[in-house]
Order: sequence, then C-alpha cells, then structure tokens
Amino acid sequence: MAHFFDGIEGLRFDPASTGTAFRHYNPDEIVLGKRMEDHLRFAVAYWHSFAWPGGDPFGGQTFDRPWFGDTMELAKLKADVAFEMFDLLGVPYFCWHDADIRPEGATFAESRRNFEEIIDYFEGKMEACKTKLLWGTANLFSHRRFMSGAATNPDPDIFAWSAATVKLCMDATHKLGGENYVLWGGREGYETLLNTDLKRERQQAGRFLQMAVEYKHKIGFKGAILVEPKPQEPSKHQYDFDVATVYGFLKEFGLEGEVQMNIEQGHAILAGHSFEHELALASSLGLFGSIDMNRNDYQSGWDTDQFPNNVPEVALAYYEVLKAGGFTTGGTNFDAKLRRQSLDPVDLIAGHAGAMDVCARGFKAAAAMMEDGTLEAMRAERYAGWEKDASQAMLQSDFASIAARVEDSGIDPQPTSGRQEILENIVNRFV
Ligand code: XUL
Ligand code: CO
Repeated sequence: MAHFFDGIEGLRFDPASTGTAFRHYNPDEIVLGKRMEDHLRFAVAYWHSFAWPGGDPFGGQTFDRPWFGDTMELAKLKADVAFEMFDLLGVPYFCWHDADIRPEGATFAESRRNFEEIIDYFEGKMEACKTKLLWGTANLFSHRRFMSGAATNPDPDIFAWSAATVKLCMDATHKLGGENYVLWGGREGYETLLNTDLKRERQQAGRFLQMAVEYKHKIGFKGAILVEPKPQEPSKHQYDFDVATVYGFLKEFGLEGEVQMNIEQGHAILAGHSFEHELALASSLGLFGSIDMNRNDYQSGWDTDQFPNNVPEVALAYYEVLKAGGFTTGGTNFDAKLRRQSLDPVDLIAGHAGAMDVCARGFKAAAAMMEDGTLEAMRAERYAGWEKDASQAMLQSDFASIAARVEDSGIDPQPTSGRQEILENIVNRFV
C-alpha cells in the first residue's frame, strides 16, 4: 500500500450522493443492449495524473508527490499509486508513454532496462486487478534531443533513436496485451520554413509510419495503430494537422486500411473544428479508432487538457461514436489534467469521477437520441431525393446529358428548410 489515497473510498454508483460517488456512471447499467462500462471503455492517462508536476509557462512544480524523482524505487511507488487509483475509480483501462513510467537512463540501453523492469512490474500488478492497457505510446517530444523532431529530424541519428524507442514501446504494448498503439507526432512539424525541408521531413514521417505498421505485423500485434492529429503546439505547423490532413498523408504513403485515428476533443478545437466534426469525418473515411476525451478552453487558444464537464458537447461526440458503431479496440482515454492549484489526492479522484459522470450523461443522451430516431429520420428525409433511381443514375452520367435533362424536364427546384433550430431543440430534449 502506498497510502497516498488513504481515507478515500472506492467509488460507488449512488445517484443520491452529494459527495464523491458516481451519480450517472453505473458500469453495469445496460444501454443499447450493452453494459455502460463496455461501451465507454474509460482509461486513465498516466502522464497527466502521475508524471505532470503542475507547471505552466510562468512557474514550475506545484504538486508535491512522494514518487517524484528519478529512481526505479520511485517509479515503482508511482506505479503502486497509479494502480491504487485505477482500483478506486474502477476504470477498465490505462495508457502510458515510456517517459511517464520509467526514469531516463544515461544511455539508450539503460533507459530500455528501466522501462522493461517497469513493464514487468505492471504485468504483475495487472494480474491482480481488472485494469488493462488501452494503449501505449512513445514520448518523442519532451527530451531536448527531439527539439527538431523525431522521425522528421534533420539528424538521421534522431530518426534511429525514435525508431528504436517506438519498437520498444510496441514490444511492451504487445506484451501487456494493449489494444492499440498510438503515435502522436508532437514535434513532427516545424517552426520556420527558413531552416526546414518540408518535403524531406514528410517523406521521413511517412516511412517511419510504414515501419511501425511493418513491425506490428512482424511481431503479430493484433491491436490497432492509431495516429492522433493535432494542428499546432508544440510545433507551429504540424504535419498531422487534423483528420483530413492525416487521411491525405495515409493515402500518400499507402497506409489507409492499416492506420486509424485517436481523436482528441482539444485538438479538434485547436484545428478550428468541433469534436463531432472530426469524429464524423474519421468515421466516414473508415478511420475511427479511439478518443482522447478532455475539454479545451475556448478563449485561450492553447491545449488546456481540462477534464470534460460539458454534457451537451459530450453527447454530440458520443452520438457520432455510436453512429460509427461504437468502440472496437478504442475507448475513452482521459487525456486531461488537474488545474495546477488542485493539489490534493481527492482532486485527482474528483477530476476523474466527474469526467466519468459527464461522459455517462452525454453517452446516455446520445443513446436516447439514437433510440428516438427523430434526428436520423429528419436527416434521411433531407436526402430522400438522392434515394431515387434517377438521382443515382445521374451520378453515372455526365454534365452534357444532365444539362439536356434540366432543360427538357423544366425542373424548377425550390429551397427547403434545413430545420436547424428544430433539430437543436430536439437535441435539447435529451441533454
Ligand atoms: C498531446 C497529447 C498527447 C497524446 C499522446 O497534446 O494529446 O498526450 O495523447 O502522446
Ligand atoms: Co492526446
């Protein structure tokens, strides 16, 4: 026992609670024929909850955690606390970067040994608890060696270091039975074109991703490879800007069908989209994989990674997840961190508990909208003209014959209402 959460009880479902309990998330409740836990597949992000010290651009560490430090002993204490929290929350999954879980060694080999020792330690812990690995990933952005990129670095040795790191993280994800492997290109972009060979860098990134896919098949990893788009921060211009950009990239490098997307609420906002837009687009392209659930500040313009607390927003996101057929290997990873003044163990629990409740409320609203069916019926009605044989035949014809038919038939198309307010009112009945 690490005693960090002493005095805090495991969370129960208690709709009448005014304290820290789930008032909406009931893992066993059946929604659309499936347990809520199996729909939502919640995961805790190791980096925000256990590795982040509470800094901002103007000040450093605010959190005082007994496991902060660079020794293996402290890394194991961190793991003890993490698994205690997974138990208290009853979450089915967690996610990590290599750098979150092990101290950096003096050489690559020493870092590898540290990492593998912690992975073994995790394996032991996972035998005794229900929490599984949703995904692993490599941190190829924090250390100064990655300041000019990982796969896209002008220095081939950094490409090599990055490839060796991803290999290690994929091996570990596979060993722990992880259900996905994520690549977020934190530094795969540039600050100024004056020192950047954009064409070369994108080629390097494409080959790197091909190698990750080749390695997945080589080791027999059955999980999904997911790319996480983000438009800027840390790099001014990132090559994986949004879902549409990543789709083009995957086509260019022959990776469609091999790679799906991990879509984050805050990244969608930074790209000038809504979360549901990114989800709907990924789904329409057959690329929907998993979500990083959080909330971005709409005014600040940077990635604030707050816990979600806006039910109507979350409902529209899960509506798209449900329309995509729900999660298969993916889940709801809380890529969210406390505010830096939230110092106490209970703040960590409350952040997650509240987020799980918000997701449960949003999800139930989304499920109710699906069951009600009015939204889908009205959408279908809007496109009903396209269901006619003549309309489909037109798509097989050409401009000249269409133009002839327009004159011959004397059609006189009249605008019809898009009904946005009525549709929004319908959504508001459920959220
Ligand atoms: C950064 C971010 C990462 C990825 C994993 O904005 O979202 O935490 O999710 O590297
Ligand atoms: Co993320």
